[in-house]
Amino acid sequence: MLRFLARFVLAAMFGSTVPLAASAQVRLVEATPAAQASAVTSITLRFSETIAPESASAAVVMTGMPGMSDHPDMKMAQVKARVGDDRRSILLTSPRPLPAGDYRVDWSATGADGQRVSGRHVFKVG
Ligand SMILES: [Cu+2]
Repeated sequence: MLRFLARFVLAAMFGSTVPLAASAQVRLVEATPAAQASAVTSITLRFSETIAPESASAAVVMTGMPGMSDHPDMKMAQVKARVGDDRRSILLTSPRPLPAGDYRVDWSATGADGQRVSGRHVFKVG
């Protein structure tokens, strides 16, 4: 009886943290290229959990070019994004290698908890 009671008390104390941990929001766990690269034609964003394909999006924005001090954000329209077959990643592909410069990937995805999360990944080509 005492053991049962102890278990009950523990469940009451910590039970609420279990659903919270299970529904932790989706996060980016890995991205390639990581920081600096050359001849980039593909970018991969890998997430901590399965994402809903219909809600996932990602776009590549060029934020800087060598020798240009005031580069405006320039969306790389030729880069196409799709959710990976594992449904835990977003793959971006460019028909041509990205020119030398600074890039930012803006992504947005919804995990199992239904919460939409967005973030950024930056890298340099050159
Ligand atoms: Cu540019």
